[in-house]
Amino acid sequence: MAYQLSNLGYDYDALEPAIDTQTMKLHHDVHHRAYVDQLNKALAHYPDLQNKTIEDLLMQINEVPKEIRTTVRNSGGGHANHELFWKNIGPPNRVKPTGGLAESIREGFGTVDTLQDQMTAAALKVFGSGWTFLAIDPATGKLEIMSLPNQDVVMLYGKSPLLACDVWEHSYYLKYENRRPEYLKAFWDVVQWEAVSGRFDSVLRKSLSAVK
Ligand code: MN3
Repeated sequence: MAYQLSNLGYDYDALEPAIDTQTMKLHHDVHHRAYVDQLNKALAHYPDLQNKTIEDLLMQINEVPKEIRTTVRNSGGGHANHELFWKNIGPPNRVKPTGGLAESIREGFGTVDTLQDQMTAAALKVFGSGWTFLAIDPATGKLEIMSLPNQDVVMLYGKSPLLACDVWEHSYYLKYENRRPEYLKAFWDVVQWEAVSGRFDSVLRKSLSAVK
């Protein structure tokens, strides 16, 4: 079973005006699809590797044959990062972080605004193409802001991703041109904290059951 491009779960224009329709179409249907296609092409002769979850495939990257390892890291990472990205943005709502996530944000950053400010500052510093993440260390439950180049995933560093912000130019250039700060400001309008809170809970649940 080859890897699949998921549907957005909302319309291309659902994030207007923060993220424009044309960018959503290109970004999902062309850019993300290309990662999925390249990944499946690389794995065509390795059926065993096609049955893993994308997270397991990336966490076990050193077991991937050398001749396709870089492609799997880049295309598989692109697939995993975008799957997360589409789920943690959506039509604007007023939902704030809840439950354990809200508590951890208080402990680690004080307020949600401070977290957003620090993540924005990190995203502004990304040089070239890359991502900024809110990640969690599953062992300690501690939150961390991480910027990574290209399509690297936080799993490569022993962390689990909670929220991903795409800082590749293709995610904002059509509407915002070189004005990355404006894109980042708009990004926060479409973040789905409900999804991020749910992801926080599920990471901790899994790490608890792994300890047992
Ligand atoms: Mn992208």
